[in-house]
Amino acid sequence: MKALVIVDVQNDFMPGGQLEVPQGNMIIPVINRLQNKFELVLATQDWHPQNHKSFASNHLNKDPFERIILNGLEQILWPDHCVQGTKGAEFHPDLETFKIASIFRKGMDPEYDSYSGFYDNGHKISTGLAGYLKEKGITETYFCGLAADICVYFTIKDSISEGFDATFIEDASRPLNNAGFIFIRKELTDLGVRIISSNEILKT
Ligand code: VGL
Ligand code: ZN
Repeated sequence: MKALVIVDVQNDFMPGGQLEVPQGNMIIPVINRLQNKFELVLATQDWHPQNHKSFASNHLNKDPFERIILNGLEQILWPDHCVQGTKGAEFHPDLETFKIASIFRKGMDPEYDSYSGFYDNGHKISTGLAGYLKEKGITETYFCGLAADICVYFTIKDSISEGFDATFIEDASRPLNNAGFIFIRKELTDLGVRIISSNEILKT
């Protein structure tokens, strides 16, 4: 059984949003076409309280994109984004959501950031996604969404370590930093992740 996991297709990650991913909106029609090809469609949502420690605004004299140590882990400080209940935290209005069976929210503890849809960055808090997929009989996981080099990347790595087959649908995702993405692609491939284009799914 195959599941599609749509990672963080939220307004704040779109052009014009608080933490914009270049061309982030271009993946939406691709994701909408893909959804019918899967037995199970899930989504994740970055879902921070306003006092979240990943926001530069919650530290004295810190600017977005500076790095600090937070609870023993290196943390990039971000502009405020995906604050619970705000427009920026909502899915992009063009994303079709009627096939989405469950939404896994993350980054809710103000002390810990959570790039992966499975666990927080320190692997202390589980969202329950791994157990959910296992109970649903899913063996193959497919990933798309934003940002390819942050939340999608960490979600895929956790999927592999949880024992699932993992496929990254490259044209249904965009990175925050295009230049660094070649290294991430290589790392994922070395871990056994399949990297494909949506056409390979849509033609079947
Ligand atoms: C993300 C940075 C901070 C993402 C979330 O969804 O890729 N990036 N929070
Ligand atoms: Zn975040």
